[in-house]
Amino acid sequence: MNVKKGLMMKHPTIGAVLFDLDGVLANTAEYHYRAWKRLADEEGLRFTRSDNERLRGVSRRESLRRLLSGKLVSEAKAQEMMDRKNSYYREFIRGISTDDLLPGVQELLRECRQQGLKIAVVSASRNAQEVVERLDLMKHIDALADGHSVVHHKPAPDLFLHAAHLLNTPQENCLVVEDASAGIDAARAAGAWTVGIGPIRRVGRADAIFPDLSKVRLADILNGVRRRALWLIEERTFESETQHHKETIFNIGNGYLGTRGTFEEGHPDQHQATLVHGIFDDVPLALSELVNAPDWLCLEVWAGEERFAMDSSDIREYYRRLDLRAAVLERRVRWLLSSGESLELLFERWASLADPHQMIVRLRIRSI
Ligand code: B16
Ligand code: MG
Repeated sequence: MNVKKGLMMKHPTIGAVLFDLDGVLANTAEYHYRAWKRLADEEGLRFTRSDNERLRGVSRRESLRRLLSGKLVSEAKAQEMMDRKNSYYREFIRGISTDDLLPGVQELLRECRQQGLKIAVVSASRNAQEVVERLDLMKHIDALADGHSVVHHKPAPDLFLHAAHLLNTPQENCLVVEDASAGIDAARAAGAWTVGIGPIRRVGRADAIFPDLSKVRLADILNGVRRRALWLIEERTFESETQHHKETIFNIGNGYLGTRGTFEEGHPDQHQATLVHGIFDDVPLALSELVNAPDWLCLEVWAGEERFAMDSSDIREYYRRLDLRAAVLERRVRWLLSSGESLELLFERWASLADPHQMIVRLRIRSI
């Protein structure tokens, strides 16, 4: 449904499903854990199953960094440890077959095919190709994106963007099935729909969540995502002339404080306003109105000598959405600097319900 030109409540059209491998299609996440555990025991490092949750979905090097939790080792030692863990992991995968596919996977793949959806396996693992072959999955998929495909790994969006490109499907028409928190973040950053497999504490940011795939049909997944879409208002193109109207739509508040959806860095003609419930400006001969509280948003972003601004910077990608369920306003922008480098800016804003006196802005900046 079009609410206003350039502003939509989404009705997702899914053209492709991007399956994570370890922990979604096969129980190889368990083998990663056992391999790291063996290494940790040999090195006298404390490592439990609950510590392992932080390693899910992230690259081998990042996994080692998290395992070491601050302990410094030389590059040669780090390399040796990663190689050792990988050799243990490879001992496990040598014996896998189609019997190691997780319950429900074959049926779901078949349904995706029958519905004409494209299918990719998207894994941070450099062993993914071998695992996919041993699981006899090659004939079911159209593309494989793995640990060799990109430089930046999950939670960076690159691997999913790469897979969407391989499938020739826009990322907003892709649905990612993931078991890792880093994977959900990566898929969301890519602009794809997300299905989380596992406990809420791990995959709670996904659009739809299931404990496992054993009884999940494709219709359950698509219905879950459609229900979720009803909570989202999004804007994919930036139009300066409609911003004033959209400031009202992208307002956030908690019943005590409220702030219009203006930009943190400012914008010509924007009407910044933060209103406090019950505090009025009582002007004689005029209407009583809520008083405008000081501007708490103002946030200047500089890269060297260049200042970020929607009206004057070279903006290559723009996406804004109000998530009415989580009550979070997000804006993602790719800013091309005059040096040719690109920065991704991810703004998030919300009003606390726990403490009604607090409103929060978080800005994450990444070189891409
Ligand atoms: P490798 P996924 C990820 O695979 C695993 O979840 C993670 O535990 C592992 O560290 C990573 O692959 C790299 O794997 O050491 O074999 O290159 O979940 O993205 O399919
Ligand atoms: Mg995984």
